[in-house]
Amino acid sequence: MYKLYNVKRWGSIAPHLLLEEMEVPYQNIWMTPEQVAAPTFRDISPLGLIPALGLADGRTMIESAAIMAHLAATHADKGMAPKPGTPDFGIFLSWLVYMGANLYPAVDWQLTLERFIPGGGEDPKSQKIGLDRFNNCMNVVERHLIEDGPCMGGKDFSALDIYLFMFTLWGKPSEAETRQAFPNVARVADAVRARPKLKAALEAHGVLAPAA
Ligand SMILES: N[C@@H](CCC(=O)N[C@@H](CS)C(=O)NCC(=O)O)C(=O)O
Repeated sequence: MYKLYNVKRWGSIAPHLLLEEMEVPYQNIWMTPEQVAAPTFRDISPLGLIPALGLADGRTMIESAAIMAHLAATHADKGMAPKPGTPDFGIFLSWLVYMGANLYPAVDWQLTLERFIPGGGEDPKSQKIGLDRFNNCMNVVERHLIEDGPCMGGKDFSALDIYLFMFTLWGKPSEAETRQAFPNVARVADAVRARPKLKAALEAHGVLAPAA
């Protein structure tokens, strides 16, 4: 069975929601930020980052985009990704990795700026670099939804929409302002919140309704 190392509102929310949506059995391991920071967690996730997903053979996956792709492809019958090996799956991977490789670092930059610029964690100019990067990357997603939506993968809801939802939670200066700036992204986030199977997990992360 899968083991999901999970922290409320952190990057594990996307695989958590995907597992719930697909109704795939898993062991949920709630962790505190202190447990994540403990040296022992590095045996599971080398940089001490969430999410991590324990696999049935005892090995552990890291990197949220890889985890989302693996889960959606492994349980292809659940319809959360196009059929692996098809051109549509290639486009699916492009958007998944686009978000993981661009939106996630822009969030991390803002939240952990001190690691990138020691002593400069609060510097407004440096913070703005991360914010601008996030908004520019989100703008590409917004345009994609206008041109090729209504969902990230076209007409069908998929793991991409769940992954995008996660990033809306972390928008700055607030989730509400991010939703206002990117109405089509907000519409996708609303579609995720409306999935009946996701209600309990959304409640557990405290994100059933958008934050002000
Ligand atoms: N590239 C990683 C980034 C993961 C990441 O930054 N996770 C954050 C939580 S959202 C974390 O664990 N932070 C703990 C820390 O930075 O010490 C991924 O996509 O999984």
